[in-house]
Amino acid sequence: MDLKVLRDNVSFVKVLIIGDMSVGKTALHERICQNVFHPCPLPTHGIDFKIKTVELCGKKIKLQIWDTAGQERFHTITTSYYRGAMGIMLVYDITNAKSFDNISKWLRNIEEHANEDVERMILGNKCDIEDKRQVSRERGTVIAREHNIPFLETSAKSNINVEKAFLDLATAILNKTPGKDSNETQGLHINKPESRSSKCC
Ligand SMILES: Nc1nc2c(ncn2[C@@H]2O[C@H](COP(=O)(O)OP(=O)(O)OP(=O)(O)O)[C@@H](O)[C@H]2O)c(=O)[nH]1
Ligand SMILES: [Mg+2]
Repeated sequence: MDLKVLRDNVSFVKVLIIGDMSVGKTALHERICQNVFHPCPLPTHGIDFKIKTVELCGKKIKLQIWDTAGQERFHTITTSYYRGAMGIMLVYDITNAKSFDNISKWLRNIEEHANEDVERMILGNKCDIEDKRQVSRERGTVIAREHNIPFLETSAKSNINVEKAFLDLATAILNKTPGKDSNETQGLHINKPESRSSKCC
């Protein structure tokens, strides 16, 4: 997928957050975009986006981050947004084993509806609630390794690994995205897929 470069050589990256209901997608969205945490957010209806501008290797990147509803009844509308995504955050809740079991279902959805070259990342959210943990970190690591997907445990509440997760995903997207020509990628070090690495500089 081609990286879109906006005015002033600002790159534009579209990222989707998906996963079961109540795993903390909106909380992660609000943490990364506004650095806030609301203990009692309303369940998301449909889909919503916010922009987060980050700097990677001295280069401005606009992340357009889409928060999706986890409820089944919004499935048709949310999956219709997969196609344009360059990156997908797949979230489960470490205190909810069912949300972890559903990871395979979400991965199948991605396969079915997203671009073939979409970058993925798995997040085990709510790692601040250790005493209610139902899914070990090891199980998260294993499923991620099986599918060759990066994995992090996060807490939107305690702000653990949230920025790292989005920056890592953005870096992976940028590193794999060759520009259409050298003008399009001025100043941005983008590796071709065959020389891909986890760092962009
Ligand atoms: N302790 C803790 N609670 C969290 C965390 N993230 C979210 N929550 C809580 O979990 C509940 C659900 O969070 P949401 O962000 O609304 O979950 P969601 O995945 O967006 O849910 P849907 O919109 O229904 O799909 C809320 O009460 C949040 O406050 C976290 O990292 N730690
Ligand atoms: Mg939500």
